[in-house]
Amino acid sequence: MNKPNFTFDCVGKCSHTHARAGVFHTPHGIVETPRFMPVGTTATVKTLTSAHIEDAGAQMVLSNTYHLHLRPGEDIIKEAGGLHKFMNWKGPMLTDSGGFQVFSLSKTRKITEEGVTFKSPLDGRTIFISPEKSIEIQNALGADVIMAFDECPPYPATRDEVIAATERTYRWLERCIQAHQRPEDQALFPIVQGGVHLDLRAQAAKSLQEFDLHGYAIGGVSVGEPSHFIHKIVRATAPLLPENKPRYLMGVGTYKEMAIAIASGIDLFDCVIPTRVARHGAAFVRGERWNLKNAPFKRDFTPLDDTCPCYTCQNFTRAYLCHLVRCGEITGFTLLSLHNITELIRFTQQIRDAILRDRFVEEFGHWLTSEEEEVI
Ligand code: PRF
Ligand code: ZN
Repeated sequence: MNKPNFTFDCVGKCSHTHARAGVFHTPHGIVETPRFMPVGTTATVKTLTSAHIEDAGAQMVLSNTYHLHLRPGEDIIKEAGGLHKFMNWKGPMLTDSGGFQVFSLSKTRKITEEGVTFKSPLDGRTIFISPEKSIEIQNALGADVIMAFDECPPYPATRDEVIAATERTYRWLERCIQAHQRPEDQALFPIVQGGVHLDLRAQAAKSLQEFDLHGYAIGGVSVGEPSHFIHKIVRATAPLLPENKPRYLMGVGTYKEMAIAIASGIDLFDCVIPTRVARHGAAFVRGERWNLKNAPFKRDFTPLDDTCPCYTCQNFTRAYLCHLVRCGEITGFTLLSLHNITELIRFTQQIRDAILRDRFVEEFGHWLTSEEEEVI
C-alpha cells in the first residue's frame, strides 16, 4: 500500500490544555509540531540563506504567491525546477495564497465574486488573481502545502461585511479544490475566517470540514484587533478543527500569542516579526524584546543569550551587534535575524518537549494568562 503523502501523527498530549505534539509528514520531510515557520516572502528569508535557516532549526518555510507572481513570475520558478530548487530549500515549504497580501500591500484593489484586481506596486500593471489563478500559481511554485484563496475582512468591519467575506471564502474554497492540479503532492489548506464573531468562526470551522483536506488554518487574526480578541478567537476556534490534522494560525508569532494558541491546540505558526524586528536592530531574548542600539550594549562583551545555540550567540558579543546595527551594517541584520528565528523556533521546540513530558502548564503556564481574562 502506498503511504499517503500527508499524515499527521499526534505523539503527545497535554492533560490540562488542548496542547499536542505532532509529526506532520510532507513529500519534502517532516515537521515536528508545535513549530514556528520563518517567512521567506520573496523566496528568501530576508538577509539569510537556506543554510542559515536550516541551522536555525527551521523545518518548514513559508513563501508568498503574491510577491513571487509579481516578481520573478511563477513561470521562471517553474523553469528553475520549482520553489524548493530555486531557493535551495530542501525541506517542507508552504505558500500563502495571495489574497491577504493584496489587501495589505496594494492600495488600488477591487474585489468581486470572480477575484481580486489590483495594480502592481512594481510597475502599475493591472493584475487579476482569482481562486483558480492563485492555485495555478501555487501549483507552478510547487510548495508542499498551498493555501486556499480567502477574503480576510479588515478590523474593524461590520458583522455583515464579515459574514460576506466568510461566505465568499467558502465559495472560493470550492473553486480552489476544483482548480487544484497536484492534490497528490500538494496539500491544500482552507482558511477559517469570521472576524471577532465566535459564532461565525464556529460556522466556518464546521462548513470547511465538508471537504476532506489535509490541514486547516485560522486566518483573519492579528489584523489590528486587541490581543485579548486574538486569544478568544483562537481558544474558541482551534478545538473545533479536526484533531487528526495539523492546525495553522496564520501570521502570528509572538511568545505569548504562540503559547496561548498552542494551549488551544494550534500546531503551526508563521510571522515576519523575527526578521522585521532584526532589521530594526532588536532581538528576542528569553521572552523579551531588546533594542541592541541602546547605549548600555556598547561595552557589553557578553553573548546576546548564553543559553542560545545559534551562530550569533556562539561567536559574537552584544557590543559587536550594537556596533553593527548602529552602523546599519547588513551583517548585523543577518546575525540578529538568525538569532531571532532560532529563538522563536527554540521556544516552540521547548514547548513541544514539555508537552511530550506532560509538563507544558508547569513550565509555560506563566504565558497563558492575559489581563482581561484567565485563559486556562
Ligand atoms: N489569510 C491569508 N494569509 C494570512 C492571513 C489571512 O487571514 C493572515 C491574518 N493573520 C496572515 N496571513 N491567506
Ligand atoms: Zn542566538
